[in-house]
Amino acid sequence: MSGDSPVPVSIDASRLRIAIVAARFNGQLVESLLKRVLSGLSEAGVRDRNVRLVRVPGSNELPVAARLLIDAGKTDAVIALGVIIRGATLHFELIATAATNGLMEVALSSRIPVINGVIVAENPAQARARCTGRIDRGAEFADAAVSMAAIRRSLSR
Ligand code: DLZ
Repeated sequence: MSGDSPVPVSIDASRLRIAIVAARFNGQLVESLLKRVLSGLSEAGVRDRNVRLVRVPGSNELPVAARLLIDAGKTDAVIALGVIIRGATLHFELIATAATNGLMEVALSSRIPVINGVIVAENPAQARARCTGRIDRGAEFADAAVSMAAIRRSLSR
């Protein structure tokens, strides 16, 4: 990920319904990311009652849970949260690729925006900087979800 981040836009988010699926792997980091996402959604005007949260074992499970949430209905956008940290084996790359491709496939096939909130880091320090440190990816994921949910509302028939 680059150091850039988009300038937030002003949107009436009071009626938007956002679903969040969060991985339990690297749980403390994901929970910090989740807190930042929830605070970003609240600051944007999304109501607590319009936010639905489910947890899955790991990032590999994010795409199917995103699809299940969408199929359950009443979702304008999904945010998928996970933290993948490079280990000694190839597993890291396989999970990161599967999660990224799977989330995009769910978004395109369902035509509901799915925000890829999976932090893929070379080491724990990189992951901490993005989940608990000065790089607030959680706020960016919340902002992306609100923007895309509003676009979906305005353009879908
Ligand atoms: C197995 C595994 C490994 C090695 N690393 C991570 C990780 O860094 N981040 C993450 O979210 N999940 C990891 N997992 C778990 C897988 O995502 C998945 O839960 C299991 O392979 C079961 O399908």
